Amino acid sequence: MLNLILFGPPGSGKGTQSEKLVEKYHLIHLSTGDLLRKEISTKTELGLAAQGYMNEGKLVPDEVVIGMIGNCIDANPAAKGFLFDGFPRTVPQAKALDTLLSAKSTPINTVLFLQVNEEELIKRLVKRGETSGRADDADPAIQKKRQDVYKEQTLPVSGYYQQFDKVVNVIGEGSIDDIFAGLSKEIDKFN
Ligand code: B4P
Repeated sequence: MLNLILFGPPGSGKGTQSEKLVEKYHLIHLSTGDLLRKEISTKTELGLAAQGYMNEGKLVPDEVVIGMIGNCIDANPAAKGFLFDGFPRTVPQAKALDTLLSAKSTPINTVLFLQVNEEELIKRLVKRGETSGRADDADPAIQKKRQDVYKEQTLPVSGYYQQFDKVVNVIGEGSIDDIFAGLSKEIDKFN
């Protein structure tokens, strides 16, 4: 199995690159952002609980996203591997993922960390806000909040995986195809 984490700040292009990676490597794409937005659009109890956090630029509670990911892993017993996009976003989520995967005797192979400077991130999110219809994109104050939450709660996740030597930095600026080539080069080392 090939299990990858695509890591980076909000707007670093995780969703954009994930679409291309799952097609090339035949992985199951697990995006907690997409899963949560689906729960919101179908007005499930989970979605209604998550909506307030997301609209304010905050993280949804760990137990909610961990449960969601656990269900998705269980629902795909024949998967060739998983691409985790936007998960884990906290150290407790990373530890929970280790537990879920060790039950399947299949570890995380590598954490691909997209490197994008803050000015470029804000520029991209402002542009996405013009078309996405996402409440968390529309307001510059909420975007700022998301970057702050990233630094406080999500950046430590890279330190967690660094202790196991699993983090690889990949250039996240430039053309989408060039970034994809950089990611593919790293992934091919595991194939
Ligand atoms: P996510 O849905 O994960 O999304 P994101 O961080 O906003 O964006 P991403 O990095 O995927 O960037 P994208 O490809 O779209 O999170 C949304 C919210 O959900 C969180 O704030 C949180 O509330 C909640 N949530 C999700 N997971 C959670 C978890 N595990 N725990 C708790 N809460 C959780 O790219 C951004 C823009 O840049 C796009 O418009 C794209 O077109 C553009 N772009 C991409 N690559 C580019 C390039 N090379 N050049 C120029 N533009 C580019």
